[in-house]
Amino acid sequence: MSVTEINFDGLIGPSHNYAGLSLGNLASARNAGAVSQPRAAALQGLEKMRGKIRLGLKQGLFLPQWRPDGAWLARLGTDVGQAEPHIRAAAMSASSMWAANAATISPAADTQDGRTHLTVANLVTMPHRSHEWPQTLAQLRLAFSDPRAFAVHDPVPAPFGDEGAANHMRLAERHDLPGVEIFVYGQSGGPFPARQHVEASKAVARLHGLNPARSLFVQQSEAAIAAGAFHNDVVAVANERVLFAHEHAFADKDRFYADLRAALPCVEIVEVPASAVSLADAIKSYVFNAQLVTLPDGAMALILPTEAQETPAVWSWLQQMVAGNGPIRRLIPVDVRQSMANGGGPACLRLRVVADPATIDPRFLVDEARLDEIAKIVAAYWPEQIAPDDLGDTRLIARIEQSWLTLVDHLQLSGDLVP
Ligand code: SUG
Repeated sequence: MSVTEINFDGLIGPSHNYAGLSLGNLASARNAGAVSQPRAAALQGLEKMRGKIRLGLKQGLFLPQWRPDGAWLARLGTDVGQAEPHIRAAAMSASSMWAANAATISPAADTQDGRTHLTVANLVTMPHRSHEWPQTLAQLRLAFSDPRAFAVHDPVPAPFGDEGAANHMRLAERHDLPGVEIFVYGQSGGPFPARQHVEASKAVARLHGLNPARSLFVQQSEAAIAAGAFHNDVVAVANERVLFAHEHAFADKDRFYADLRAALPCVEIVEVPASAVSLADAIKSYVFNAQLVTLPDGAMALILPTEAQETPAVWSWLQQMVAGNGPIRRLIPVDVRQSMANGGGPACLRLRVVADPATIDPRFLVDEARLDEIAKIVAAYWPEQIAPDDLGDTRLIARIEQSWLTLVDHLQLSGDLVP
Protein backbone atom coordinates (compact mmCIF):
# COMPACT_ATOMS: atom_id res chain seq x y z
CA MET A 1 0.00 0.00 0.00
CA SER A 2 1.35 3.43 -0.88
CA VAL A 3 -0.33 6.37 0.76
CA THR A 4 0.16 9.65 -1.07
CA GLU A 5 -1.52 13.02 -1.54
CA ILE A 6 -3.93 13.14 -4.46
CA ASN A 7 -5.31 16.45 -5.70
CA PHE A 8 -8.87 16.18 -7.01
CA ASP A 9 -9.67 19.17 -9.19
CA GLY A 10 -13.22 20.21 -9.97
CA LEU A 11 -13.71 20.33 -13.73
CA ILE A 12 -15.22 23.72 -14.58
CA GLY A 13 -18.75 23.12 -15.78
CA PRO A 14 -20.47 24.28 -18.98
CA SER A 15 -22.72 26.75 -17.12
CA HIS A 16 -19.79 28.77 -15.65
CA ASN A 17 -20.99 32.38 -15.44
CA TYR A 18 -20.58 35.65 -13.57
CA ALA A 19 -23.83 36.28 -11.71
CA GLY A 20 -22.26 38.05 -8.70
CA LEU A 21 -23.78 35.64 -6.22
CA SER A 22 -21.20 35.60 -3.42
CA LEU A 23 -21.45 38.39 -0.85
CA GLY A 24 -18.02 39.01 0.68
CA ASN A 25 -16.19 37.60 -2.34
CA LEU A 26 -14.79 40.75 -3.94
CA ALA A 27 -13.96 39.20 -7.33
CA SER A 28 -17.49 37.79 -7.66
CA ALA A 29 -18.98 41.23 -6.95
CA ARG A 30 -16.52 43.02 -9.24
CA ASN A 31 -17.27 40.78 -12.21
CA ALA A 32 -21.03 40.53 -11.75
CA GLY A 33 -22.65 40.84 -15.17
CA ALA A 34 -19.48 40.09 -17.14
CA VAL A 35 -19.54 37.59 -20.02
CA SER A 36 -17.94 34.28 -19.00
CA GLN A 37 -16.05 31.79 -21.17
CA PRO A 38 -16.92 28.30 -19.95
CA ARG A 39 -14.87 26.50 -22.60
CA ALA A 40 -11.71 28.51 -21.95
CA ALA A 41 -12.31 28.19 -18.21
CA ALA A 42 -12.49 24.39 -18.32
CA LEU A 43 -9.44 24.18 -20.57
CA GLN A 44 -7.48 26.37 -18.13
CA GLY A 45 -8.42 23.99 -15.32
CA LEU A 46 -7.41 20.95 -17.36
CA GLU A 47 -4.02 22.53 -18.12
CA LYS A 48 -3.48 23.09 -14.41
CA MET A 49 -4.15 19.39 -13.83
CA ARG A 50 -1.76 18.45 -16.65
CA GLY A 51 0.96 20.62 -15.15
CA LYS A 52 0.69 18.80 -11.84
CA ILE A 53 0.85 15.40 -13.50
CA ARG A 54 4.02 16.54 -15.27
CA LEU A 55 5.47 17.51 -11.90
CA GLY A 56 5.01 13.88 -10.88
CA LEU A 57 1.93 14.43 -8.68
CA LYS A 58 -1.14 12.20 -8.47
CA GLN A 59 -4.25 13.79 -9.94
CA GLY A 60 -7.96 13.15 -9.57
CA LEU A 61 -11.08 14.80 -10.97
CA PHE A 62 -14.59 15.67 -9.81
CA LEU A 63 -17.28 16.17 -12.40
CA PRO A 64 -19.34 19.30 -12.83
CA GLN A 65 -22.90 19.06 -11.56
CA TRP A 66 -26.09 18.68 -13.55
CA ARG A 67 -27.39 22.17 -14.30
CA PRO A 68 -29.94 23.66 -14.05
CA ASP A 69 -30.64 21.91 -10.76
CA GLY A 70 -34.27 21.08 -11.52
CA ALA A 71 -34.68 19.01 -8.36
CA TRP A 72 -33.79 22.03 -6.22
CA LEU A 73 -36.06 24.32 -8.25
CA ALA A 74 -38.91 21.81 -7.87
CA ARG A 75 -38.51 21.95 -4.07
CA LEU A 76 -38.94 25.71 -4.43
CA GLY A 77 -42.11 25.14 -6.45
CA THR A 78 -40.68 26.43 -9.70
CA ASP A 79 -38.64 25.52 -12.76
CA VAL A 80 -35.90 27.14 -14.81
CA GLY A 81 -38.37 28.84 -17.16
CA GLN A 82 -40.47 30.40 -14.37
CA ALA A 83 -37.88 31.08 -11.67
CA GLU A 84 -36.98 34.65 -10.69
CA PRO A 85 -33.60 35.67 -12.15
CA HIS A 86 -31.62 35.30 -8.91
CA ILE A 87 -33.11 31.85 -8.23
CA ARG A 88 -32.45 30.79 -11.82
CA ALA A 89 -28.85 31.98 -11.54
CA ALA A 90 -28.43 29.97 -8.33
CA ALA A 91 -29.83 26.87 -10.04
CA MET A 92 -27.42 27.35 -12.97
CA SER A 93 -24.30 27.97 -10.84
CA ALA A 94 -21.11 26.08 -11.73
CA SER A 95 -19.64 26.79 -8.29
CA SER A 96 -19.00 23.12 -7.52
CA MET A 97 -15.80 23.62 -9.56
CA TRP A 98 -14.24 24.89 -6.31
CA ALA A 99 -13.56 21.44 -4.95
CA ALA A 100 -11.84 22.82 -1.83
CA ASN A 101 -15.40 23.47 -0.65
CA ALA A 102 -16.65 19.97 -1.44
CA ALA A 103 -15.69 18.26 1.80
CA THR A 104 -13.32 18.09 4.77
CA ILE A 105 -10.89 15.18 4.73
CA SER A 106 -9.08 13.55 7.64
CA PRO A 107 -6.50 11.00 6.48
CA ALA A 108 -6.41 7.54 8.05
CA ALA A 109 -3.31 8.37 10.11
CA ASP A 110 -5.32 10.91 12.14
CA THR A 111 -8.51 8.99 12.83
CA GLN A 112 -9.53 6.63 15.58
CA ASP A 113 -10.70 3.81 13.29
CA GLY A 114 -7.76 4.07 10.87
CA ARG A 115 -9.96 4.99 7.90
CA THR A 116 -9.91 8.20 5.87
CA HIS A 117 -12.97 10.25 6.81
CA LEU A 118 -14.75 12.67 4.49
CA THR A 119 -17.64 14.99 5.42
CA VAL A 120 -19.42 16.67 2.54
CA ALA A 121 -19.77 20.44 3.15
CA ASN A 122 -23.30 21.82 3.50
CA LEU A 123 -22.37 25.28 2.11
CA VAL A 124 -25.58 26.66 3.64
CA THR A 125 -24.49 30.30 3.84
CA MET A 126 -24.75 31.01 0.10
CA PRO A 127 -28.02 29.99 -1.59
CA HIS A 128 -26.32 29.14 -4.91
CA ARG A 129 -23.95 26.75 -3.14
CA SER A 130 -26.43 25.32 -0.62
CA HIS A 131 -27.77 22.79 -3.14
CA GLU A 132 -24.37 21.43 -4.22
CA TRP A 133 -23.95 18.84 -1.52
CA PRO A 134 -26.31 16.05 -2.74
CA GLN A 135 -24.51 15.73 -6.08
CA THR A 136 -21.12 16.13 -4.40
CA LEU A 137 -22.02 13.42 -1.91
CA ALA A 138 -23.03 11.10 -4.76
CA GLN A 139 -19.57 11.49 -6.31
CA LEU A 140 -17.77 11.06 -2.98
CA ARG A 141 -19.72 7.87 -2.28
CA LEU A 142 -18.66 6.49 -5.67
CA ALA A 143 -15.02 7.60 -5.65
CA PHE A 144 -14.40 6.54 -2.05
CA SER A 145 -16.70 3.53 -1.86
CA ASP A 146 -14.26 1.06 -0.25
CA PRO A 147 -15.56 0.83 3.34
CA ARG A 148 -12.28 -0.61 4.61
CA ALA A 149 -10.46 2.54 3.55
CA PHE A 150 -13.06 5.33 3.73
CA ALA A 151 -15.99 6.65 5.76
CA VAL A 152 -18.08 9.25 3.91
CA HIS A 153 -20.36 11.35 6.13
CA ASP A 154 -23.56 13.29 5.42
CA PRO A 155 -23.36 17.07 5.84
CA VAL A 156 -23.45 18.74 9.23
CA PRO A 157 -27.02 20.01 9.69
CA ALA A 158 -28.03 23.64 9.09
CA PRO A 159 -27.79 26.29 10.39
CA PHE A 160 -24.14 25.51 11.12
CA GLY A 161 -22.23 26.63 8.04
CA ASP A 162 -19.55 24.29 6.77
CA GLU A 163 -17.42 25.19 3.75
CA GLY A 164 -15.16 22.15 3.76
CA ALA A 165 -11.41 21.96 3.28
CA ALA A 166 -11.11 25.68 2.45
CA ASN A 167 -11.12 26.26 6.21
CA HIS A 168 -9.15 23.19 7.22
CA MET A 169 -5.39 22.72 7.25
CA ARG A 170 -3.38 19.67 8.13
CA LEU A 171 0.23 19.74 9.24
CA ALA A 172 2.33 16.59 9.63
CA GLU A 173 5.96 15.66 9.34
CA ARG A 174 4.95 13.68 6.25
CA HIS A 175 1.57 13.13 4.58
CA ASP A 176 1.37 9.50 5.74
CA LEU A 177 2.24 10.24 9.41
CA PRO A 178 -0.23 11.39 12.10
CA GLY A 179 -0.86 15.11 11.80
CA VAL A 180 -2.38 18.10 13.52
CA GLU A 181 -5.69 19.19 12.03
CA ILE A 182 -6.53 22.89 12.15
CA PHE A 183 -10.09 24.08 11.77
CA VAL A 184 -10.35 27.80 11.04
CA TYR A 185 -13.72 29.42 11.70
CA GLY A 186 -15.17 32.90 11.38
CA GLN A 187 -17.18 35.02 13.77
CA SER A 188 -19.84 37.25 12.26
CA GLY A 189 -19.97 40.94 13.11
CA GLY A 190 -18.08 42.47 10.19
CA PRO A 191 -19.57 43.59 6.88
CA PHE A 192 -19.55 40.08 5.37
CA PRO A 193 -20.94 36.76 6.58
CA ALA A 194 -18.67 34.29 8.36
CA ARG A 195 -19.18 31.17 6.29
CA GLN A 196 -17.44 28.61 8.51
CA HIS A 197 -19.06 28.17 11.92
CA VAL A 198 -17.12 26.70 14.84
CA GLU A 199 -20.04 24.38 15.67
CA ALA A 200 -19.68 22.77 12.23
CA SER A 201 -15.90 22.45 12.56
CA LYS A 202 -16.23 20.75 15.95
CA ALA A 203 -18.88 18.39 14.59
CA VAL A 204 -16.59 17.36 11.72
CA ALA A 205 -13.68 16.72 14.11
CA ARG A 206 -15.93 14.52 16.30
CA LEU A 207 -17.43 12.64 13.34
CA HIS A 208 -13.93 11.92 12.01
CA GLY A 209 -12.76 10.53 15.35
CA LEU A 210 -9.82 12.93 15.66
CA ASN A 211 -7.59 13.06 18.70
CA PRO A 212 -8.65 16.24 20.60
CA ALA A 213 -5.01 16.85 21.57
CA ARG A 214 -4.14 17.08 17.88
CA SER A 215 -7.10 19.21 16.74
CA LEU A 216 -6.95 23.00 16.90
CA PHE A 217 -9.89 25.37 16.45
CA VAL A 218 -8.59 28.74 15.37
CA GLN A 219 -10.51 31.92 14.73
CA GLN A 220 -9.91 33.73 11.45
CA SER A 221 -9.20 37.43 11.95
CA GLU A 222 -12.17 39.71 11.39
CA ALA A 223 -9.87 42.01 9.42
CA ALA A 224 -9.21 39.21 6.94
CA ILE A 225 -12.93 38.50 6.41
CA ALA A 226 -13.65 42.22 6.08
CA ALA A 227 -10.85 42.56 3.51
CA GLY A 228 -12.46 39.83 1.39
CA ALA A 229 -10.95 36.58 2.72
CA PHE A 230 -14.24 34.69 2.75
CA HIS A 231 -12.34 31.44 3.35
CA ASN A 232 -9.12 30.78 5.27
CA ASP A 233 -7.46 29.44 2.10
CA VAL A 234 -7.37 33.00 0.77
CA VAL A 235 -4.87 33.96 3.51
CA ALA A 236 -3.10 30.70 4.49
CA VAL A 237 -2.06 27.31 3.14
CA ALA A 238 -0.30 24.34 4.73
CA ASN A 239 1.60 21.33 3.46
CA GLU A 240 3.34 18.67 5.53
CA ARG A 241 5.44 20.57 8.12
CA VAL A 242 5.05 24.04 6.51
CA LEU A 243 2.45 26.71 7.21
CA PHE A 244 2.48 29.66 4.79
CA ALA A 245 0.25 32.47 6.06
CA HIS A 246 -0.35 36.20 6.09
CA GLU A 247 0.46 38.03 9.31
CA HIS A 248 -3.22 39.01 9.70
CA ALA A 249 -4.80 35.68 8.83
CA PHE A 250 -5.70 34.65 12.39
CA ALA A 251 -7.42 36.44 15.29
CA ASP A 252 -4.81 35.38 17.88
CA LYS A 253 -1.80 34.16 15.98
CA ASP A 254 0.60 34.07 18.94
CA ARG A 255 -1.60 31.62 20.77
CA PHE A 256 -2.22 29.59 17.58
CA TYR A 257 1.47 29.40 16.69
CA ALA A 258 2.35 28.37 20.26
CA ASP A 259 -0.30 25.62 20.28
CA LEU A 260 0.84 24.45 16.87
CA ARG A 261 4.51 24.31 17.88
CA ALA A 262 3.56 22.35 21.00
CA ALA A 263 1.54 19.83 18.97
CA LEU A 264 4.02 19.55 16.09
CA PRO A 265 7.56 20.61 17.08
CA CYS A 266 8.91 20.21 13.51
CA VAL A 267 6.49 22.83 12.09
CA GLU A 268 7.97 25.67 10.00
CA ILE A 269 5.89 28.84 9.84
CA VAL A 270 6.51 31.08 6.84
CA GLU A 271 4.68 34.30 7.64
CA VAL A 272 4.30 37.17 5.19
CA PRO A 273 4.34 40.48 7.08
CA ALA A 274 1.70 43.10 6.33
CA SER A 275 4.50 45.65 5.94
CA ALA A 276 5.66 43.73 2.83
CA VAL A 277 2.30 42.54 1.46
CA SER A 278 -0.92 44.23 2.55
CA LEU A 279 -4.06 42.14 3.12
CA ALA A 280 -5.54 43.93 0.09
CA ASP A 281 -2.64 42.82 -2.15
CA ALA A 282 -2.74 39.30 -0.73
CA ILE A 283 -6.44 39.02 -1.57
CA LYS A 284 -6.19 40.72 -4.96
CA SER A 285 -3.32 38.48 -6.04
CA TYR A 286 -4.55 35.31 -4.28
CA VAL A 287 -0.95 34.45 -3.40
CA PHE A 288 -2.06 32.23 -0.51
CA ASN A 289 -4.69 30.49 -2.61
CA ALA A 290 -1.83 28.44 -3.90
CA GLN A 291 -1.24 24.73 -3.94
CA LEU A 292 1.73 24.10 -1.71
CA VAL A 293 2.96 20.69 -2.81
CA THR A 294 5.83 18.33 -2.11
CA LEU A 295 7.53 17.34 -5.35
CA PRO A 296 8.91 13.82 -5.88
CA ASP A 297 12.44 15.04 -4.99
CA GLY A 298 11.15 16.25 -1.61
CA ALA A 299 11.28 20.00 -2.37
CA MET A 300 8.17 22.12 -1.92
CA ALA A 301 6.64 24.23 -4.70
CA LEU A 302 3.93 26.87 -4.68
CA ILE A 303 1.51 26.58 -7.60
CA LEU A 304 0.01 30.03 -7.63
CA PRO A 305 -2.12 32.23 -9.90
CA THR A 306 -0.42 34.39 -12.54
CA GLU A 307 -2.07 37.34 -10.78
CA ALA A 308 0.53 36.89 -8.01
CA GLN A 309 3.26 37.48 -10.58
CA GLU A 310 1.50 40.66 -11.69
CA THR A 311 1.29 42.17 -8.18
CA PRO A 312 4.71 43.79 -7.62
CA ALA A 313 4.80 43.69 -3.80
CA VAL A 314 3.78 40.03 -3.81
CA TRP A 315 6.16 38.89 -6.51
CA SER A 316 9.18 40.65 -5.05
CA TRP A 317 8.48 39.14 -1.61
CA LEU A 318 8.18 35.68 -3.16
CA GLN A 319 11.41 36.14 -5.14
CA GLN A 320 13.24 36.98 -1.93
CA MET A 321 11.67 34.01 -0.20
CA VAL A 322 12.88 31.46 -2.78
CA ALA A 323 16.30 33.09 -2.92
CA GLY A 324 16.60 32.49 0.83
CA ASN A 325 16.91 29.26 2.71
CA GLY A 326 13.24 28.56 3.37
CA PRO A 327 11.36 25.33 2.74
CA ILE A 328 9.45 26.61 -0.34
CA ARG A 329 11.87 26.24 -3.24
CA ARG A 330 9.85 26.82 -6.43
CA LEU A 331 7.15 29.17 -7.73
CA ILE A 332 4.92 27.82 -10.50
CA PRO A 333 2.38 30.36 -11.85
CA VAL A 334 -0.74 28.96 -13.55
CA ASP A 335 -3.43 30.71 -15.60
CA VAL A 336 -6.87 30.12 -14.07
CA ARG A 337 -8.21 33.60 -14.84
CA GLN A 338 -11.76 32.51 -15.60
CA SER A 339 -12.06 30.94 -12.16
CA MET A 340 -10.15 33.78 -10.48
CA ALA A 341 -12.72 36.28 -11.79
CA ASN A 342 -15.24 34.54 -9.50
CA GLY A 343 -12.84 34.43 -6.54
CA GLY A 344 -11.49 30.91 -7.07
CA GLY A 345 -7.73 30.40 -7.38
CA PRO A 346 -5.60 27.27 -7.83
CA ALA A 347 -6.23 26.03 -4.28
CA CYS A 348 -10.00 26.57 -4.47
CA LEU A 349 -10.14 24.31 -7.51
CA ARG A 350 -8.75 21.27 -5.72
CA LEU A 351 -9.54 18.91 -2.85
CA ARG A 352 -6.62 17.06 -1.26
CA VAL A 353 -7.02 13.45 -0.23
CA VAL A 354 -4.19 11.51 1.41
CA ALA A 355 -4.85 7.85 0.57
CA ASP A 356 -3.68 4.87 -1.42
CA PRO A 357 -4.80 5.52 -5.04
CA ALA A 358 -5.52 1.79 -5.41
CA THR A 359 -8.46 2.19 -2.99
CA ILE A 360 -10.12 4.89 -5.14
CA ASP A 361 -12.53 4.34 -8.04
CA PRO A 362 -10.23 4.76 -11.09
CA ARG A 363 -12.92 6.67 -12.99
CA PHE A 364 -12.05 9.64 -10.76
CA LEU A 365 -8.29 9.49 -11.40
CA VAL A 366 -6.69 11.06 -14.48
CA ASP A 367 -3.51 10.85 -16.51
CA GLU A 368 -2.54 12.95 -19.51
CA ALA A 369 -4.30 10.70 -22.01
CA ARG A 370 -7.59 11.00 -20.11
CA LEU A 371 -7.15 14.76 -19.86
CA ASP A 372 -6.73 14.89 -23.65
CA GLU A 373 -10.01 13.05 -24.15
CA ILE A 374 -11.84 15.30 -21.68
CA ALA A 375 -10.36 18.41 -23.33
CA LYS A 376 -11.74 17.22 -26.67
CA ILE A 377 -15.24 16.94 -25.20
CA VAL A 378 -14.91 20.38 -23.60
CA ALA A 379 -13.73 21.91 -26.89
CA ALA A 380 -16.63 20.34 -28.79
CA TYR A 381 -19.50 20.87 -26.34
CA TRP A 382 -18.86 23.58 -23.70
CA PRO A 383 -20.41 26.97 -24.61
CA GLU A 384 -17.87 29.53 -25.70
CA GLN A 385 -19.47 32.29 -23.67
CA ILE A 386 -22.39 33.10 -21.38
CA ALA A 387 -23.80 36.49 -20.42
CA PRO A 388 -25.96 36.46 -17.24
CA ASP A 389 -29.02 37.36 -19.34
CA ASP A 390 -28.55 34.17 -21.37
CA LEU A 391 -29.17 31.91 -18.37
CA GLY A 392 -32.84 31.32 -19.22
CA ASP A 393 -32.18 30.62 -22.91
CA THR A 394 -33.56 27.19 -23.77
CA ARG A 395 -30.91 26.51 -26.44
CA LEU A 396 -28.14 27.33 -23.98
CA ILE A 397 -29.72 25.09 -21.36
CA ALA A 398 -30.02 22.22 -23.86
CA ARG A 399 -26.36 22.64 -24.73
CA ILE A 400 -25.27 22.64 -21.08
CA GLU A 401 -27.26 19.47 -20.47
CA GLN A 402 -25.80 17.80 -23.57
CA SER A 403 -22.25 18.72 -22.46
CA TRP A 404 -22.78 17.04 -19.10
CA LEU A 405 -24.37 13.91 -20.57
CA THR A 406 -21.54 13.49 -23.08
CA LEU A 407 -18.85 13.85 -20.42
CA VAL A 408 -20.51 11.53 -17.92
CA ASP A 409 -21.11 8.94 -20.61
CA HIS A 410 -17.48 9.15 -21.71
CA LEU A 411 -16.26 8.62 -18.14
CA GLN A 412 -18.58 5.60 -17.86
CA LEU A 413 -20.43 7.17 -14.98
CA SER A 414 -23.83 7.61 -16.59
CA GLY A 415 -25.32 4.58 -14.84
CA ASP A 416 -24.18 5.91 -11.46
CA LEU A 417 -24.68 9.65 -11.74
CA VAL A 418 -28.17 10.35 -12.97
CA PRO A 419 -29.37 13.92 -13.28
O1 SUG B 1 -17.97 30.35 -2.80
N1 SUG B 1 -17.44 31.95 -5.87
C1 SUG B 1 -17.00 30.98 -4.88
C2 SUG B 1 -15.49 30.91 -4.81
C3 SUG B 1 -15.04 29.79 -3.93
C4 SUG B 1 -13.57 29.80 -3.70
N2 SUG B 1 -13.19 28.72 -2.89
C5 SUG B 1 -12.23 28.73 -1.96
N3 SUG B 1 -11.73 29.85 -1.48
N4 SUG B 1 -11.84 27.62 -1.48
C6 SUG B 1 -17.60 31.28 -3.50
O2 SUG B 1 -17.65 32.46 -3.14
C7 SUG B 1 -19.10 33.08 -7.26
C8 SUG B 1 -20.30 32.72 -8.06
C9 SUG B 1 -20.92 33.89 -8.77
O3 SUG B 1 -20.83 35.01 -8.31
O4 SUG B 1 -21.52 33.66 -9.83
C10 SUG B 1 -18.71 31.99 -6.28
O5 SUG B 1 -19.55 31.20 -5.87
